[in-house]
Amino acid sequence: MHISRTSIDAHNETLYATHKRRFEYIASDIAHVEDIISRLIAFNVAIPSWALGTGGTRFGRFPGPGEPGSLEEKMEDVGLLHALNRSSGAISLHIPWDIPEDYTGIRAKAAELGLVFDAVNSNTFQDQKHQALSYKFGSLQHVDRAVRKQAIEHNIDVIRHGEALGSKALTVWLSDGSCFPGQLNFRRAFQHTLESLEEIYAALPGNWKMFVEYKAFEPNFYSMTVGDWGQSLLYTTKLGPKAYTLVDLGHHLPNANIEQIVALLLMERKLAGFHFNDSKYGDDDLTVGSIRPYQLFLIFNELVEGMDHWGMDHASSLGWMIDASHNVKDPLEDLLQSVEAIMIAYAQALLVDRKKLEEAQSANDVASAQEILQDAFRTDVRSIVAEARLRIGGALEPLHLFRKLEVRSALTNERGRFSVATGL
Ligand code: PSV
Ligand code: MN
Repeated sequence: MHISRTSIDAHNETLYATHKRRFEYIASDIAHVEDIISRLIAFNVAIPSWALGTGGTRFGRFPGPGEPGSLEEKMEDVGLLHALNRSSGAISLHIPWDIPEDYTGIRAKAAELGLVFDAVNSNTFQDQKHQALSYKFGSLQHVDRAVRKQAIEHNIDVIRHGEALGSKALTVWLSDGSCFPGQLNFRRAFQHTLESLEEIYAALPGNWKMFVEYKAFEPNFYSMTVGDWGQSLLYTTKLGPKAYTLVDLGHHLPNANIEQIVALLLMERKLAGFHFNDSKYGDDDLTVGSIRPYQLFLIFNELVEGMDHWGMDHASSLGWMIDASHNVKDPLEDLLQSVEAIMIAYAQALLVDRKKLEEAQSANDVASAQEILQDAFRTDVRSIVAEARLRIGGALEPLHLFRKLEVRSALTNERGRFSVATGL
């Protein structure tokens, strides 16, 4: 399936008059609208290869038709998203779910689709077929040096795969931890994990980064060995300048102030970037912006403030990735919605009048400070995001066009009803 220029242009033409009216109305009020548009144009969000199929829960999985059955097909799916929104020009791979067989072919395909390879992810949270030793009691933390060694080698192997594809970062997420009090010696588990991470860190190519992702609970329910941002920061600080802490929005305890965490990690220059998703209860992996859009905006508000403070390039200094998958929506529709939500929150954060906010903060004018933020959040920036998309050849309404072109039926015809994507 390929989405042609002609069909995007035809779609844009039918919506253009309405779009123009909406855009001009909002743009007339925003002096720096052109700056916002060029920043939106530069901004891309990586799509995780594991979110292109229907996600499951431990109670079951309800696969949809036409899921991508190979890495090539997953890349084609991301290519479709990118053709529609022009903001999804990157894919993040999970090894061994997506081991490339023909690097030259995969690289050529990526170039053809306009995609680059974002961070590569290792997987020591599942045992693979024919794996010598089990990760049932952890991987990098394991009491047995042989298990730790196997997990270290896997991570180094993932780096090699990533290098061959042009990735520049390794994301390590560990399910290591314990389910019952007494199961683990916390200090020893930490030290084993640190030593293991040090060996992986030593294998990083010069221009690579290591992202250490934390998670409060699940699959372990009493302790997680990288359970929160403090623990991750401890590891990344001890590891060195190439190690950073990755924030997955779903990995906090209820009501955690994620925007404050983000601000402080940025202050320490230790923020790796994001796994975006949304949740109401825990690691729900729901569509970005579907539950707490204000929180997403507040996170972007801190990001813009912090990145500008350090003179960081918004588009390229941090890793911007989605990590969501669930049981009920078409994964491609879901990802289009997620990218849109991210672009909206970013655009709103770019609207915040930073000078006025600082004045209000310095004067302890709490009501004004709140007004300034809410004023930006309550601005309907959808036509600004659409204008950015339009200028680089995307669709004014990506989801609408996805449905109009019957993309899922075309993919089902190509791949069949029962092709199943690898992943959880
Ligand atoms: C774990 O919950 C996680 O967020 C990690 O990023 C994994 O790599 C990903 O989900 C897929 O299981
Ligand atoms: Mn994640």
